[in-house]
Amino acid sequence: MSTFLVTGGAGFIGSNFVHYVMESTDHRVIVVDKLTYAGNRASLEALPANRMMMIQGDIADVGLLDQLMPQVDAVVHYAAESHNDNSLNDPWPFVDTNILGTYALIEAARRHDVRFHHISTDEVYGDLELDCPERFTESTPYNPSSPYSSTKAGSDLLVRAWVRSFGLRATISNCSNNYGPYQHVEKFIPRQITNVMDSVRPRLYGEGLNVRDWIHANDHSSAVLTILERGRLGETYLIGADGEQNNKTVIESILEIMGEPAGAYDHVMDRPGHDLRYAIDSTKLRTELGWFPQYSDFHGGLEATVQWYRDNEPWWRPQKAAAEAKYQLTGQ
Ligand code: NAD
Ligand code: TDX
Repeated sequence: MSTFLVTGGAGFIGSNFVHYVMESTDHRVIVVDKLTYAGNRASLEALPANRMMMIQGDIADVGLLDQLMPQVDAVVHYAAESHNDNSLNDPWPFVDTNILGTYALIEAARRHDVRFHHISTDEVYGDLELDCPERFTESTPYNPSSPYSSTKAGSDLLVRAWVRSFGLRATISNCSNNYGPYQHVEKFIPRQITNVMDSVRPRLYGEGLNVRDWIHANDHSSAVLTILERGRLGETYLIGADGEQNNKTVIESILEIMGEPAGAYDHVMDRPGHDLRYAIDSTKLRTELGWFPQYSDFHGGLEATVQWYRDNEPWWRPQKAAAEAKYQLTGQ
């Protein structure tokens, strides 16, 4: 039995990971989360109090980290500013949390010699052409496009340097777009589902031909746990589930699932610098560590996600107006 320090555990993917660990292992978890606009205590409700504790705090709080590090076997670092559109409006919190916050954490992990797993994104690799066989691999050069992805790239490079120069016992994973329960309503899929629930037409950026490689959050969690258990120190693993879909198809599927006409959405201004296509080749993770995704049916997963937002309106409703108000500033 191990104890994990999960940063950002009250956010979307972090909270899914905490649920996954509670359900499928006997490990214990200490969550450190600043509870920014994106964090939600309610995502961790009803979990066993003898195995899960949440502390509201900043990953840059060195005193807090020095108190917690001796109590844990590994850090699983999810905390970040995560939304590309926000990073275009105000990049500073992204530099602050993603770069300086990660720096504080790896220094604390180094001081206390604690195993570290860094959660990152496929967006560090930039984007790919549409309709080509190429996919990202662990050796694709970094080429981030947005303030968000460039700060994630910076944090990855810090971790790599700490491994090489200081022997930090770390691994890194770069995952594709996640979907599932507990995702903030600012993000594409929950935004459109909750718009339809509010009788507001979904909003598609530009032509909507941009492709994302969707993976269910549970598959991301199982991959991270696999890397924690069997990953080779110093290595990077790409996580993906062969889920490429363009945005237009995803909106049409949501409308179909929710009983609306296929064309009942609006095209709005495109995102500046909008990455065209992401696609992950996860051969290394599959062949070296024997990991495989369980959720291969994207449409079925989307149906379950629609149902989750229908069943959990009290969870997302308090965030909805503020999220839409931000989009009004850019007419999106
Ligand atoms: P999220 O925005 O839903 O959650 C982020 C969490 O971090 C929130 O709970 C927030 O309160 C917390 N946080 C922010 N700043 C903090 C700070 N300074 N100290 C402590 N806590 C802080 O994000 P998410 O979508 O769950 O993403 C989690 C991680 O996974 C990020 O590192 C992101 O880059 C990565 N990732 C996300 C996706 C995706 O599709 N969402 C894909 C690949 C990788
Ligand atoms: O209203 C919308 N309409 C729309 O067409 C929104 C919010 C988004 N989009 C498009 C933009 C993207 O092509 O949908 C796609 C997905 O958008 P987001 O949910 O904002 O995700 P993305 O920018 O792809 O980044 C996500 O995946 C990688 C996460 O937010 C990142 O944290 C992760 O690193």
